[in-house]
Amino acid sequence: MTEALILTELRGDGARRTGLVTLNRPKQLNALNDELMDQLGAALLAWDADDSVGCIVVTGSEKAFAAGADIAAMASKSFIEAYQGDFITRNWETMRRIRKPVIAAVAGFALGGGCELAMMCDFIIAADTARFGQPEIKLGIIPGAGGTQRLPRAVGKSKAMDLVLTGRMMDAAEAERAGLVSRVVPADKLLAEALAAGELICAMGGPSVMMAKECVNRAFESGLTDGVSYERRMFHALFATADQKEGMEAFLAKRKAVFKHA
Ligand code: DAK
Repeated sequence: MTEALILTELRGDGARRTGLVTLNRPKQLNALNDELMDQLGAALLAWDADDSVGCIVVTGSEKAFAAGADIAAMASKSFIEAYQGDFITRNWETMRRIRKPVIAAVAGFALGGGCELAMMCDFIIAADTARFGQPEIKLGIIPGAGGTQRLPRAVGKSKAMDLVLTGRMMDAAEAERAGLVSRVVPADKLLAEALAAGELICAMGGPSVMMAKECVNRAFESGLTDGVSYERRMFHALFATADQKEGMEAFLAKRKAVFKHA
């Protein structure tokens, strides 16, 4: 039987629920190996295709979100194995294909591939115990799952260089100041806070949520003129949805909108 390296459950009691996935290799501080990433990718894809799921939260343990890619599993890898086996790209990039919002709820270490995984999510809510870093340089390698690209976009060149070149960790307060995380909460409130954000998102109109995610991501992939023009097309398209009519009618009638995600 395959070992469960992630735990999955649905949370919330609305029409759409939040998929909660907990990375589950606590003894190895959730070091990310191929099996875990395969299981994570399969869970994310299944929820992305499930109409009853509106949002996803990815979390780890109290001590570690994830302490990186599994060093034991990659220590003896050869170039040709990494290259021909499409190491990382094969199963890590699944996260980029997920169209519903994915929130990272991070406590403890988020290092190397763990920090990269958190950055692939749409936003990060951090416990005050969280520590972020890209320590690959200490292993004689560099970040390989997008860290050299996503970290500078999040925190700017200077801090990204500092972290990537020295391998030092930054705490939650520094990460929030730098813009890597959206908010910092007491560790014992982390999951509740992330799930509450998930529940809010689940109650919004599905098409507008998906388009909002797509448009914000576009900001990182295009220039301002193209990005704004893309946003405008999406904005216009939303006037073809029942949710836009419902949202605006509900506002004018001073009642709560009930979206049909259509
Ligand atoms: N891999 C495997 N095992 C790990 C691990 C990791 N990344 N991190 C921790 N562990 C294991 C430890 O070996 C230890 O196992 P046992 O000795 O108990 O069997 C157990 O978890 C507990 O760890 P510690 O005893 O070290 O716990 P401490 O509290 O003392 O220290 C720590 C916590 C997080 C500071 C320390 O464990 C640590 O420094 N861990 C390594 C952090 C790190 O260097 N992370 C970056 C890994 S490299 C690529 C794409 C992506 C990547 C690479 C290539 N390509 C496209 C080619 C990504 C690379 C990485 O993420």
